[in-house]
Amino acid sequence: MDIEALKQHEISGAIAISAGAGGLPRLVITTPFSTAELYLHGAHVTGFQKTGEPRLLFLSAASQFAAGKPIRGGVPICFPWFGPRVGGPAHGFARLTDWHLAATSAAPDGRVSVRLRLPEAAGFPGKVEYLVTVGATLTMELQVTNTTGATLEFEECLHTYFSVGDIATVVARGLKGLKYLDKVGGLKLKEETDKAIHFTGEVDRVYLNTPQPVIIEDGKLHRTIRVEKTGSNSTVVWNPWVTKSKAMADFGDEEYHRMVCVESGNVGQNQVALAPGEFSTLKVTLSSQIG
Ligand code: TA6
Repeated sequence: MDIEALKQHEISGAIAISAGAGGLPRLVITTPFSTAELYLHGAHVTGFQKTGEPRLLFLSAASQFAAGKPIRGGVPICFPWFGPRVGGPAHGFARLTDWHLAATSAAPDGRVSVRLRLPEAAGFPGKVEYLVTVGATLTMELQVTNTTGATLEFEECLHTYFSVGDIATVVARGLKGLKYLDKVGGLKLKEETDKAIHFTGEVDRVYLNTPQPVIIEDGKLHRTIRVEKTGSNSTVVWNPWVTKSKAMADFGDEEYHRMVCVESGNVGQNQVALAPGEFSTLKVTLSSQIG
């Protein structure tokens, strides 16, 4: 992808486009409130940091930045399926595709927006766009339009990796009473009985029928993170812990101490079915405060 051709989308003082890791096109976004980083590879937000706060998103030091490889960390777009798929890449092909940069804009209030489009060549029959808005918060919207004449079914998930001070001091709140599939416990269907989920080992849970926000409390950083969403009925909570960490070549053996995934989407029985002409928007807004 020609960096020079992309520079037409630069906005002085707000968006700079250059070759990032692995030579992949990268947008560096600067607002009065924050900075962010986005790769066209996978339309992947790899960084977001509010002024005066530690970075909000985790990015593995061992991540690959290469064609055909997913970036490890930030906000992978899992689409049009979630998890493994016979004959296809885990979590779908959207995060392995170079998305088209459709538009950039800077609003009078200082927020900066980037609109990307999944190329038809990726092989999804509908129209897929992704709108990222950077300000004091980070908002990501995955918009799918069924441009075909038949029902379109798909899974989707914004697989957000959060940076935390120490997983041993982190709890996740907001899921009590909900049913979840425990992928560590052999995909058994269970009910969440805890008001606060603690992390003392591998956690890999798909919470179903969950439209509500999740709060992440980080004791070490004294930070509270709100994961708010619309158009999403599934929440996935994941920490690989030590054995899985060692098994991932693009993830440091000890990195599990400094991250947690709280993912927002529509997976499994919550998958989306669009009638011809219908569209859906999965919208996630991340906010945080220290103290
Ligand atoms: O969202 C949790 C999960 O489905 C885990 O089971 C684990 O596979 C993780 O995603 C990472 O998947 P990836 O394909 O990015 O290695």
